[in-house]
Amino acid sequence: PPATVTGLPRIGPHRELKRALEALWAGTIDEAAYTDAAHSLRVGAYDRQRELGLAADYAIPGDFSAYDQILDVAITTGIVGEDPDGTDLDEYFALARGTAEHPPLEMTKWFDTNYHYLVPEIADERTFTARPQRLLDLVAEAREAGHRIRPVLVGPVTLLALSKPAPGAQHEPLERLDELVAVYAEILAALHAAGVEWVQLDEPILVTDLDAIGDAELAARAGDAHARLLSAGERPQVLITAPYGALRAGLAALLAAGPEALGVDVSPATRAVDPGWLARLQTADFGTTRLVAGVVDGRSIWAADLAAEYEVLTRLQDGGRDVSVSTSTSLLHVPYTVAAETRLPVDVAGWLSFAAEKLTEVEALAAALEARSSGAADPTGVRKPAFSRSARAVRTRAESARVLNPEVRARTAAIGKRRVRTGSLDERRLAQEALGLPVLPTTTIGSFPQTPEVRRARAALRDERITEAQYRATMEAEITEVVRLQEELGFDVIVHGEPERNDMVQYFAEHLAGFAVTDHGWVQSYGSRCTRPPILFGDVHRPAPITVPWSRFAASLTDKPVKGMLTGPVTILSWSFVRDDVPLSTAAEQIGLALSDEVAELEAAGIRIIQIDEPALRELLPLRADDREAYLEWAVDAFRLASIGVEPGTQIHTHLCYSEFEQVIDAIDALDADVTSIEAARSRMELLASLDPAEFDRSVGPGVYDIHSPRVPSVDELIGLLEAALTHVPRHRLWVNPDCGLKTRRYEEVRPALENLIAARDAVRVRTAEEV
Ligand code: THG
Ligand code: ZN
Repeated sequence: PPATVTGLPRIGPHRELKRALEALWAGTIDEAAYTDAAHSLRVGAYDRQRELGLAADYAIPGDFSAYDQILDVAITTGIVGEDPDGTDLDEYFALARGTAEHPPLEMTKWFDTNYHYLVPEIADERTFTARPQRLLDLVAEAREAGHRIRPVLVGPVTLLALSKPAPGAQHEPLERLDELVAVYAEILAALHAAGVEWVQLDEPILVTDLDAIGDAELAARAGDAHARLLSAGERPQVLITAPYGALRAGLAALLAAGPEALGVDVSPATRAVDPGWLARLQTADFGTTRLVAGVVDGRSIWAADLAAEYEVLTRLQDGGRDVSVSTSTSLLHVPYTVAAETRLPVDVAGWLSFAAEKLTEVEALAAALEARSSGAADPTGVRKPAFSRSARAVRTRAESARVLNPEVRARTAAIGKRRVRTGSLDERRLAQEALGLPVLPTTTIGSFPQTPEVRRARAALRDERITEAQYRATMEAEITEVVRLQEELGFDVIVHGEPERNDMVQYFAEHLAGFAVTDHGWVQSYGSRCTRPPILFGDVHRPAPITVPWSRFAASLTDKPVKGMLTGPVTILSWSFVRDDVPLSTAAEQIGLALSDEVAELEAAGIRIIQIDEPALRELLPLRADDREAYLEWAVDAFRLASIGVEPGTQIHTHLCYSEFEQVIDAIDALDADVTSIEAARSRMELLASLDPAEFDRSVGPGVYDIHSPRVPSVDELIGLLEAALTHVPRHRLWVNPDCGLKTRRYEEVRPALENLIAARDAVRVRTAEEV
């Protein structure tokens, strides 16, 4: 049977697209040079797929995007942008990145992945229009290089569901589905006229419980919309995909619409979350629709168990269904190839499949299934090397002493379920008076600007060009400066500035047993920005103190309290590739326990304020409402496990970066931290209104300085924000801080901003003292 993948990484094996984009924006290359780079990446990916025989039946996915696939299709359908062709790059990047006059489109998480998309804003008076030129250009470029591609578009239902009304607009985007479907029909007609045989429409929204509408209603509207689209005149064949989870009502609705092919996520992970999913597929009436079975997980990095997936495919095939083999999602979420990694432990490397390896898996499964259909005695024998590698990976991983650590298992088994701190909130407040903090205590969220010297020293240590001792001396010099600066400015709680860390999750992963880190495993986060997610492969423990020496050194420099800085278990998990052989809750518990060791040691070293960041708490929230309660329970438990051991006099802080707290506010309360800092500057403290004092009686540090912008806020502006905060949070519970770490800013901006922050705090202290 045929094989295809539903999308590929696009940033480039060596981040060529990132480099070209950033050079274009910086003006160091021109548009022609950028276009050349993007062209080579596209054609290279097409060549590779054709070599593997993945070009035959469905053509090759034409899924390139210069910045974001949602922005692309919003332009292609005329939802945003003025260029009638929809191909103007300056306008495109202006929408993505903003200009002096216009802010960029808002950015938010793409389903439960670590990719971020741009949110289109739809004005009532906007007329949608078909602008197929970008797609026609892609098709022509591919044809010239000898390839047939299948243009990939985010589907109309998902596009509207993820858009928001422009300021002042009366209409919810989904009300305009009919109008948008007519535009998609025009685009399909133009592609058909250009000789395109297949088009892919991605409709992941159908695997979610879109809270405003509900599963059944959304499915009905989607089925209706696609039925209309598919019956509207001449068009290519259509492959609709539903990645990131199992379909419920959406399955019957999409099948009733009758696309030529339906791509579903039947990865082992999705089958585990929804055990009835496979049976629903087996009993569904596919009619003439081909089932494109995404058995190879597009977002995990584990080598597939090919024998098991072959088995699943045969079950789907029995009953006469026309089954093709694919990935569960686009491979956008995994790095290019394991072959580039030379420093991974060899056994771990053998357990992994990145994009290149997954292409081979898809091909091997399709070849075996084909052999089965033609009556071969040993169908999997036709791809013996692939099936053998897979079997070896599955076996050695299951047996590995690196994966299962009996000591860790014994410890977690012994800790029990009670995760309650000693002392009520009030008792703790009293005990923490010993910290001697003034009213409106003032601190930063942890990191200070990363200077070139600091970056150079980290790189030099990595390449062994300097000794550990030289490295430590450079870091200690930096910490000394940062502590002096905070004392001079008038901060009450001092941080060490985190010069030893680049990415916080990468840093903790490097110091915890059970994680591996890659050299080239970059994955696009948004636009040109990437992260290198660590790989969690085994039971986690902390072989040695991680942050304690740095915090202890900082404490030796000042009489003020120093705040220890840790990243929480949910965030470490959320920004890593996770295991598929234990539940996330087990991994979270192990990380929580490892962090509790660090917390205990910080406390023993005299660090009486410890911040455990959980910016990603909201990020892992399941797409289906049914699954959310269980998630929040283990997420909160893991945080509490990390923080539970401290004495009442030790103050636990947490920090949450991204707004949208409403859905998780009870969970934030349940973390039982003494102080919570949150991002609030952009919303002018409005989100504090959701922190009802009857339900959230904790100290709060709403960020008053938006660190995402290079702008230095004035003293008056900061006073205004603090006064606004005081209308929601009583004076004795209010902390003063920037809204996030200062790592990405420069001292030229940070110093004056922090001076203004302190001046504003002093003014508000004086004003409110008169009031008392
Ligand atoms: N760390 C990790 N994951 C994350 C974030 C993080 N996921 C969510 C969110 N934050 C994503 N935001 C960003 C912001 C900036 C960058 C990446 C993701 C970034 N990356 C550098 C780049 O692409 O040039 C590379 C950074 C590096 O060298 O490690 O700037 O904070 N894990
Ligand atoms: Zn933050």
